[in-house]
Amino acid sequence: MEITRIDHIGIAVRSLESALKLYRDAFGMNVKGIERLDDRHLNVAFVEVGESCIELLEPTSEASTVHKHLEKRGEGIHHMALHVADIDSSIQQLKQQGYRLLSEEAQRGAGNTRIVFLHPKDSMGVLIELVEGSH
Ligand code: CMX
Repeated sequence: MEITRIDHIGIAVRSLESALKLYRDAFGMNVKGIERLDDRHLNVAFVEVGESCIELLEPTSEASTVHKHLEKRGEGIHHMALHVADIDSSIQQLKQQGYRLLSEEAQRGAGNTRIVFLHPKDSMGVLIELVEGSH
């Protein structure tokens, strides 16, 4: 499996506006894009840090997994995303090694990406996302 970099760190926030005040206005970081992901009940903003990003995740409804995360754990780091060269072969390799994935196949992510999550119970309590493509 070819992992090329940390693609992004996902941070669960209650308010994207408040989070952007810190990351964009106080830190002066560049906002690459803001996107509404209706199928995941999320507003997400990607903020650039060198070749990686910070993804700010604001739930738009109680149906969002991020809403549940905020209720149980509060605001904070939600997941770490690793960039892979070939997500389909990465999925096959992980399945063969017995790791549980949260979807059978890669799903559409933000921007022009395909993504898959590993179950946090198989990855030392860290929710890990694999990402192919770019935001
Ligand atoms: N990081 C680490 N562990 C986590 C976690 C997280 N973000 N979210 C849940 N867990 C752990 C919980 O602590 C819990 O462990 P215990 O049983 O020991 O308490 C266990 O996983 C089950 O958690 P839960 O609160 O009962 O939540 P669910 O099982 O309903 O869902 C998960 C957990 C990871 C399967 C679900 O959040 C999911 O499918 N996530 C992937 C999709 C996602 O998060 N999308 C948002 C980002 C989208 C994007 O970036 O585009």
